[in-house]
Parts: sequence; C-alpha cells; structure tokens
Amino acid sequence: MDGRPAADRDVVAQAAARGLLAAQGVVHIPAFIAADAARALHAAIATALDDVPSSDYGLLLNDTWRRVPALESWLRGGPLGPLLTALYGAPLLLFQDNLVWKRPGTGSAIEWHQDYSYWPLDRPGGLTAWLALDDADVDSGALIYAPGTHVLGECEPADFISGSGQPTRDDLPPLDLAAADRIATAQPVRAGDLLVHHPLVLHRSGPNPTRRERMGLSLTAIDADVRWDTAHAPHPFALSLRPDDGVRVSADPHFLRLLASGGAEGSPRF
Ligand SMILES: O=C(O)CCC(=O)C(=O)O
Repeated sequence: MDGRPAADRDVVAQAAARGLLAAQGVVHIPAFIAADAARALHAAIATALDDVPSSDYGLLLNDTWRRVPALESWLRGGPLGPLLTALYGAPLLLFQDNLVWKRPGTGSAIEWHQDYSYWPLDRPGGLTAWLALDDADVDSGALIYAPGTHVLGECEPADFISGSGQPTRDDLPPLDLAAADRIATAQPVRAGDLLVHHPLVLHRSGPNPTRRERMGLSLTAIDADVRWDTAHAPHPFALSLRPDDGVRVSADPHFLRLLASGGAEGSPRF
C-alpha cells in the first residue's frame, strides 16, 4: 500500500497500463477476475462444448459467448467493458471471441501473427483481450509476444495455423520472424489474469504437451467507428452476415456493446 486513496491508485494504475500498452503493445493485468470465477467460466464452457471436436491445435471455436450463457452474462455485466474502454479511450464493441482450449497433449503451436490479418475490417482499431481460464506457462502453451512490434504496422498475413491458406499480400512488408524470435517474451499467467494486446503486435503460443489444461479466450474488441472491409481478410461473418463494405460494424445489432460502466461486478480493475 502506498498510502494514497484507492481512487488515486486506480488512476495511476490505469495510466501505467495505458503506457505499457502503447509502448510494448501488450499489458498483463494479474487477477483481473478471481481464480474461482475463472474456473467457473472454464467449467461452463467445457460443459457447453462437450460435443465439439478438437484437433491437434486443441479446441478452437469462434463466438463461444453465443453458446455459453454464463459467459454472455459476464461479458454484459462484468468488468471487461469498463476496463477495455478505459484502456482504449473510446466506445468498443465485441466483434467476436476465439476460444483456444489446448487440452493436455495438444501437439501444435500457433505461429507468429498479427490479429488484424484475420479481421474483415478497414483498420486495426481496437484491442484483443485474452482471458486466462487456467494457469499457463511456457511449457503448457502460454502466449509469447514480440514486444513493441505493433509499431511496425501491418505486415503480410501469416498462417497462424499451418495450412489455413491466408491470402498473400504482396503490398505489405514480410513478417520478420527471426527478429520476433530474438525478442520473444513468454507471458505466464494464472487463471483469472487478463492480457490486453494491440491488434498489430506479433505473438504466438506453443503446444501443450503437459498434463495440464490450458484454456484461453481471445476477445476482439473493436472501435465503434470501424467499418466492414471483407476484402481485407476471409472471415465466416462475411458469409453468415453478408455485410456491406464501408458500413460501420456497430450499425449491426448482432454485436455486443462493451459498456464503459458495467453492473455490480463491472468496475474496472487494473
Ligand atoms: O490462445 C492462444 O494460444 C493464441 C491466442 C491468440 O493468438 C490471440 O489471442 O490472438
């Protein structure tokens, strides 16, 4: 304790988190939710998805929140909206989530990539929030970042899953994977921690050959001003929602608003 009132400490912590995000492209927020709450979300997701098959990458699923009521109510009334809005500084909506559940013995890595490469959107406006629903270290597939690489701008898309066939983009600079490897920094987490990263920061994660579970939920929060650009990247929403390019994504009620003030559980914690 530093003797300052709690509200002042929050302001200082928030400024520090924004500074880290701007400088490194990623900020780690330990114990964002209680470990028990993270375990409860893990259990609710596992129960809802018991019929969904895994691959050698584990169980990867888009828009998990639409199948798991406990997750939906956490997103609507929990602390995520307030925190992300405070970090980003403008209204956000939840574009999608991507569950990455690396069960024990998951053999494949997720390769270096920038998240924006896979968004059918006109700009990298927004943040990715990655919620740890298990403890994870580098042996069990924790995220690994190349800090600061968000300032390089958009690079050529990479197949973050081998063979996923991302279209090539000769107009963009190649990813410098050797440089990323040199500065690679693993980010171990405990269940309930949150990582928030810039859509252009390079990151990857290894396999999980351990006997431990490693469930993480990657949440794409986008600026309410971002518009559709389906030529930017292939995405299932292009087929299911058939959006018109140039229109604001926020015009579609399909997407959840991430509110700056949540419910009883919803005050931001830095
Ligand atoms: O959870 C993982 O292993 C990968 C997540 C990821 O690449 C992301 O959140 O953008």
